[in-house]
Amino acid sequence: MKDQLMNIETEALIRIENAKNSKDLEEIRIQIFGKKGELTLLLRNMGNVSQEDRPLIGKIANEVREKIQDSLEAKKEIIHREQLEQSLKNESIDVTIPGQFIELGHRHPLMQVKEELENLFLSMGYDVVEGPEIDTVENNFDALNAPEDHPSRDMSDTFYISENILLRTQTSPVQIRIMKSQKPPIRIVSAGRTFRFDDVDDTHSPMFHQMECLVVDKGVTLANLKDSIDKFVKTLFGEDMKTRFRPHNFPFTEPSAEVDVSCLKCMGKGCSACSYTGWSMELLGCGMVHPNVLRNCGIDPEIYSGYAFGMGVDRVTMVKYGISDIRLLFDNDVRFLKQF
Ligand code: 2NM
Repeated sequence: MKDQLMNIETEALIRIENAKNSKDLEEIRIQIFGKKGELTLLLRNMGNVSQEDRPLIGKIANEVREKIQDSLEAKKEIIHREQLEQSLKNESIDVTIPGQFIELGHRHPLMQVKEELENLFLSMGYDVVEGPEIDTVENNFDALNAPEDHPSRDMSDTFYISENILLRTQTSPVQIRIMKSQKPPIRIVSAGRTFRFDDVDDTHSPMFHQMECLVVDKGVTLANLKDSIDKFVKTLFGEDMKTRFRPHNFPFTEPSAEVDVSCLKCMGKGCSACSYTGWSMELLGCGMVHPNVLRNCGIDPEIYSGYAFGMGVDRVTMVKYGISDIRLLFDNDVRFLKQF
């Protein structure tokens, strides 16, 4: 019995010494102290030991158990420390390695132009307002005096979410919201994303940007509209810029006009960029707000009148920077964007 105990002790101590990790240690512990462990089974036979030997064998058994347990504990401590050192070594951070260079971007040219325009209008006394990109057919078409059979209302021209909800085709529904909720005088400008069911080419994109201006007050006339647009264009592009108004038709304004500005390349002299006309075409649309639109918003057209004008922010950006393909503005190729 004594020899068996000593054997268990010697073997256990060697196995513990050779253990590589805490899983090995746990296996050894179970092999010795578990329900069917070597020591457990051996001590179950204590009954066979003679009365006189029993105290001595019991004492040895206790010593063996303590030694093995102490050894297990000590080895556990060593393995734990080794693992800690190993992970400290593996996960250490070399603070002297140069950091990774993170290239800082800047505002997209479209947003630069949008903000420039907004600031310009702010300085002219307009409020900058925003509205949802998803709006009602009522705000986008009905209130804007668009007849039931107007082609822009067609499923093939507009993104409908449901029968009554759509992606706004212009920023005018924002003006409608303001006119419905505020009393004149109103002087606002709204800019943002707009959506039309267009195929992509160098001048068309199904998502583009508009900026629209609206003034409603007593005694607002076409002269005010022409003067405002003239001042706006001169501030944006320079004092030498001229404007030209051509009659047009919009359902929400009467009369309506399209505005051309001097060709930026030749400043009106005539060049290949403007087909020798001296004019850069269709930069703005404008008109006097239709009495029906005012009425639809609860404003009495007998007392108030208003003008409105709108432009494509994408188009202004292209004219301003001489960009010939609208797709460049949406491809987000850093080599292109870097230039602005
Ligand atoms: C344009 C051209 C002409 C316009 C009209 C209105 C409203 F809400 F007052 F009726 N907002 N914007 C308007 C008029 C927009 O964009 C080319």
